Amino acid sequence: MAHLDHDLDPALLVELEHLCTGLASHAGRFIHDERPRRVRVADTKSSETDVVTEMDRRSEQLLHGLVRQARPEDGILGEEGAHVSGRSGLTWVIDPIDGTVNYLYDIPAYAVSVAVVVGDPETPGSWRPVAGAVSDPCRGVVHHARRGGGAWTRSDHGKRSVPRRLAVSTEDALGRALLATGFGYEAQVRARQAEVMREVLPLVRDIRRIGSAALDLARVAEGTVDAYAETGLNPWDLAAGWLLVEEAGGQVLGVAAHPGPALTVAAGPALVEPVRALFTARMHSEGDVS
Ligand code: LIP
Repeated sequence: MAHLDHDLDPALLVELEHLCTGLASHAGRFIHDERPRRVRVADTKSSETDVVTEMDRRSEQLLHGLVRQARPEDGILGEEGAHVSGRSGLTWVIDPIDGTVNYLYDIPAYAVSVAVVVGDPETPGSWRPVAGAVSDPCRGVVHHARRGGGAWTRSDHGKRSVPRRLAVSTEDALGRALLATGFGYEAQVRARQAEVMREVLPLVRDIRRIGSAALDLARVAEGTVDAYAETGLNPWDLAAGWLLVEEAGGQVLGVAAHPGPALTVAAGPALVEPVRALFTARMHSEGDVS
């Protein structure tokens, strides 16, 4: 029986947030400190530029083993193939390296995203996160949250770091909004996304293309970008960042109420609808992954 998050024991949520934070930090330090001088591309997925490195696989194997050890009854869904059906109604949704192309080029903007969700993360609109963490090993921080517990940032070194509370930007004018966004890996999808960006760019302060959805969402939560919008996201890209933004006082929407592959928009309350309208007005159809 899938848990609805309102009937989860508060003590369990504390435990899950603690686990997500520790696992994301551990894997983040691993991919950063053990990064080979020459990162090897092990495979490609949706296109020849959608790469998987050996370290993506090693990070997911590390996280998979630690989750199975700590929470053997839970399900697991990982970007690189981890797929375990659980019996608890909870599923761990893992991105072992978000920002893989940045990792490949040694550009310091990649993350590990670990979240626990209720519902089915493979069915858009039917799931939501209850605990999560995004580690940013290049900045030496980990962002974490649990449903109802606020969103926090702390150093990913040592247990004594003092957490700092996160809050979304209060910007309310589209023309002054710094908008983070990203693009898919398939040429025809990128062409459509570029068309949308051509129309959106003059309407906002500027855009930032960081190259990691998890870091984009973490920046919305910490107020270092005003909004984020992207189409084509997978559950592992957005699961933890979604919770960070909501627990930092923001909203995360899709074409309808829930974010998903058709559209993900994240911002403070004043901006989220104007930014959503910018993108939905330019989509060819509701299910369009433009
Ligand atoms: C990335 C996303 C990013 C998107 C990239 C890519 P990956 O995930 O986090 O937002 O714009 O195209 O999908 O592939 O690095 O795990």
